Amino acid sequence: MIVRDFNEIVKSDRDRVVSDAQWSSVRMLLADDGMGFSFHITFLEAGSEHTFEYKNHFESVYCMQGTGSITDLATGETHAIKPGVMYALDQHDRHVLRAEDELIMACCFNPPVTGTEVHREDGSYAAPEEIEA
Ligand code: 9YT
Repeated sequence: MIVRDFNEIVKSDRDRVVSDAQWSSVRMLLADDGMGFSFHITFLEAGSEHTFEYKNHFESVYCMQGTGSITDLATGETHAIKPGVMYALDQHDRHVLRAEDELIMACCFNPPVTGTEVHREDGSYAAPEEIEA
């Protein structure tokens, strides 16, 4: 069994805390935990807007706190994000995520991220085999 405390990770396991332009993330489960997915608690700054496209991953995201919106760039459809809403990028959907006030999200990635990823210019994370190479 793996048991981890978010507050302990933030205090003493800084390798699992990743940040980039206007977001930060605590990666509670990573590839080397052997679960087949990674699990992150992600904070998106108030007023920020992010264009992501996880070409190499499926991601599901559950909003725990904050409000914002997500636009599917393939269809132009926009959905409100608020506590209780989940979205799943089952088509590796390119999207714009907006935080009106700070969003706190629980995110799962399959395949799991390894721990070092930040977004590349195209909004994706590298595939695991690109990181190993
Ligand atoms: C909301 C969202 O797309 N989160 C992605 C995960 C986060 N940026 C991370 O841990 O890399």
